[in-house]
Amino acid sequence: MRASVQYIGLMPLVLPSWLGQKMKFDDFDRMMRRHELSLDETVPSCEWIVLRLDGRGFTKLTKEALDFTRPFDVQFHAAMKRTCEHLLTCGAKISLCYTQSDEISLLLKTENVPFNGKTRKLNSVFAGEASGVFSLEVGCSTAFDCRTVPLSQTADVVDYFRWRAEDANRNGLTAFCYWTLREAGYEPSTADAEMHGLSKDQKLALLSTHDIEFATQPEWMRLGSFLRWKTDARIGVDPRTRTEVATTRQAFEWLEPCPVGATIAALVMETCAPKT
Ligand SMILES: Nc1nc2c(ncn2[C@@H]2O[C@H](COP(=O)(O)OP(=O)(O)O)[C@@H](O)[C@H]2O)c(=O)[nH]1
Ligand SMILES: [Mg+2]
Repeated sequence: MRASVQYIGLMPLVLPSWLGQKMKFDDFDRMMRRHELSLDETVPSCEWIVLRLDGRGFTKLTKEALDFTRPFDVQFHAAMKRTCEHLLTCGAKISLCYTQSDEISLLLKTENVPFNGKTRKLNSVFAGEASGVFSLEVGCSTAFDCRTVPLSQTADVVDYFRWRAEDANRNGLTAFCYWTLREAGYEPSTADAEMHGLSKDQKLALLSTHDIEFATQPEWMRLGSFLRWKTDARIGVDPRTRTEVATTRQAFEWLEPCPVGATIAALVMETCAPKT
């Protein structure tokens, strides 16, 4: 490999082979990798991290490319749930998973974070895995983004999941109001105007006037859904002795009823407690 080196300020600039002197490939490789590594970050020293994935442009997607029922669609949520289950089998030890609307949160203990904690790998691999599976589920090309959220301690993890659940509840109520008005004949702008500045109670009252009780809508629409691994006891057969043996199997567990408020706190405390 031929390369010449020039200096701009203190930064050595490697010019490619066609501009002059010889350079060993290993040196050239090391030099080029510095550009890549300049944006490399690893997760900071904290107890927990959350990977939050979010569908890209799903407002348009669910309206145009895929004609899903609004505001909530059973098939859409089923595809999100199968995407969550896939993410739990991607090689990282996920302690807890939560999904609402087009987003997924994955909780990991920092010591279980794969890829030596490199955030670019975490964000890109998990976004890629989710995009691939969800696309197959719905039958068209879709994309998710992913961000890494460091959380110092268990109390932050409690706050995190309560925050996402509150977001689900608020957005769910607003979406129900908006689409109820649209179905009643309101144009988009007048539906928005009608809801502008309404409190939670006023939105609930608006729905009641259209004979809709928000509290009786399916939990996943109002609260989202939590997923975790559970260990099932089962009886297996030892192939060497052909005798029955007690064994265990890991299985998915969608939590029903869905934890809310204080039960989210209890769930997180149990999840985050040191295992003996
Ligand atoms: N029709 C339908 N749309 C949904 C459902 N769940 C989520 N969405 C859509 O997904 C969007 C998620 O919001 P957000 O991430 O802020 O929008 P984005 O930036 O366009 O992906 C919502 O605005 C809905 O339009 C569903 O069950 N049915
Ligand atoms: Mg989105």
